[in-house]
Amino acid sequence: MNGVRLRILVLGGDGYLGWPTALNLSSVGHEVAIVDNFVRRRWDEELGVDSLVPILTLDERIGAWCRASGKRITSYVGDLCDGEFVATTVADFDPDTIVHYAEQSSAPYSMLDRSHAVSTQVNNVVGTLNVLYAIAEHNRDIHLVKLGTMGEYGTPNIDIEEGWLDVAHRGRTDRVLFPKRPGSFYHLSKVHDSHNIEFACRIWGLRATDLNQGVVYGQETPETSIHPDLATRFDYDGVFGTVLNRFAIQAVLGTPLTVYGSGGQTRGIINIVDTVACIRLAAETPAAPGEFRVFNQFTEQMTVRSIAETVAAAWPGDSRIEAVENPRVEMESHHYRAAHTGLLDLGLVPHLLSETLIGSMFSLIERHKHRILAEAMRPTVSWRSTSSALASAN
Ligand code: NAD
Ligand code: USQ
Repeated sequence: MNGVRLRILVLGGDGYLGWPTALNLSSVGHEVAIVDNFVRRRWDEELGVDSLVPILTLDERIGAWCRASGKRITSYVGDLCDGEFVATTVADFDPDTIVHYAEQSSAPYSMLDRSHAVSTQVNNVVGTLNVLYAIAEHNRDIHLVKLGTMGEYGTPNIDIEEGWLDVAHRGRTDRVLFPKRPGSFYHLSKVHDSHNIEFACRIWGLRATDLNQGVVYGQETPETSIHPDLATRFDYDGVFGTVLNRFAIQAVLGTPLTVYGSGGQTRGIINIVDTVACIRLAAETPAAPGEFRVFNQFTEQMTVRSIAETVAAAWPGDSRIEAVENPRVEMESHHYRAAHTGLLDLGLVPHLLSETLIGSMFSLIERHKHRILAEAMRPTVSWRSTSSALASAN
């Protein structure tokens, strides 16, 4: 901490990333409150799946944190799509910083069918709009730290910059938002958010940091490891599970690592410990009034096939990589070079993918593997279909 004690409202603080972020911010002395409506837990019920690692209720986790650290976290239960709730919460807690994680976070979920595409975009875009209005009406000095995604850019045939692009066109120059070509209705919702946030910075003078994060892996942070009651969720299913976490689980189960298509897709990846560190760095070094600041939040880029090979090599037993038909519509061979110096300049010291990091994931998975529903690992959502895969998944 730079010596400044901030009041930080963590939206989505019951989620995979929001919970460890809240703990980390609290551990260094910031005053933290969490907002969540537990919709993520209801999506588990809808899909018939559960986190690999058992998680307690938010109240129980907050109690466990208080006992472990002597620190207090406040909670507000409600839906960001309820504008009155958002306005009242922001006025009541009166934050210096709002960290916004509270969105539907899965690309496959958004591609299930019309109703899931619509609910994803309504949830994400309306929720963020309500947050922007609450800030503009309560205190325009509040710094919004918003989770975007590297998938907003897609895979263009030019180098990816951090949010903005200097363009020379017919003898004139300008600085424009980097062109976006996202790969799902979920990723599109993040593009719409980015445009709305940039507009709010421009017209109301708000200050915002949009963090275009890559795929996160890992489950433990120094704070969540203090006690099992502080664990965060760990998803492995074909809808909410992300690629490296899934590959690690498949290695432990002895089932093939499911590389979609040829596996030449390149993605930015980041360890959960670094995610938490990035949020703290961004919060403690706010954007200027009126600034729409964008950082690309990942620490290394790899093809999906090389992620699978790295996990398979780290697993001491037998493991097999299988190319399965790609359920998504995405480029499997493409140029990819994305800038990511902003957070390093702020002081991020990355934890790169290593046998040690993967090894600690393996032991965690071994402890909980009896909870895995093998059937839920299957990729069931096709980008090419407009009708729901839910009926056949359940
Ligand atoms: P998550 O689903 O585990 O957490 C999101 C939390 O927000 C959940 O607890 C959910 O209940 C809550 N939420 C959702 N909509 C809400 C609403 N309308 N009102 C109140 N609460 C609501 O997801 P995550 O993996 O922790 O991701 C957090 C954020 O980071 C998301 O915005 C996601 O898009 C982004 N992100 C995640 C990754 C990743 O690999 N996990 C990578 C890049 C970006
Ligand atoms: N993939 C496989 N096999 C699998 C699962 C995924 O090959 O078993 C491939 C996918 O086809 C894709 C890549 O791995 O090319 C990444 O897939 P993913 O499910 O790990 O990630 P994605 O759908 O992009 O979404 C996740 C998070 C989302 C976040 C995004 C960051 O769920 O919240 O925004 O990562 S990024 O990918 O940079 O946009």
